[in-house]
Amino acid sequence: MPRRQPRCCRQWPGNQYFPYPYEPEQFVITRLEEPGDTHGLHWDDYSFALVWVAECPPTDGGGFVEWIPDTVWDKAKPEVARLVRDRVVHTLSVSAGDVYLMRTNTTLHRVYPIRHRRRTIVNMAFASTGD
Ligand SMILES: O=C(O)CCC(=O)C(=O)O
Ligand SMILES: [Fe+2]
Repeated sequence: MPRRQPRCCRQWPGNQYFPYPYEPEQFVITRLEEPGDTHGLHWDDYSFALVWVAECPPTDGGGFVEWIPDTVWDKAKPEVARLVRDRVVHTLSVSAGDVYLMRTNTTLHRVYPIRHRRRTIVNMAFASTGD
């Protein structure tokens, strides 16, 4: 089946932004509900994620975001442990009702394991011209 040409949804100097090219992952709902549940360190395949937080434990219950900006996903040799050792790991506490935007293809990120309660988010992902 021929691929549908993506419609540009936003223009910014030098770049255009598109809905995530892989339709089943344009909107992803993720729930962490058992102690120790996490979303491990990773980069996303495309440029941006707009994450809507529906439920989240208080910060001492985990569920905050850890991130290392300006990192390159070398798929052959990701060297995640070296980046965590050598770089500053930033943290972002989030609560129910928060929304955050992340440059997810050049930011190594994860969700710190939850200790109790439940964490639910909706991730809307977008691609840019560079993708
Ligand atoms: O749950 C979050 O805050 C981040 C989600 C995420 O990184 C992802 O869905 O790729
Ligand atoms: Fe992600």
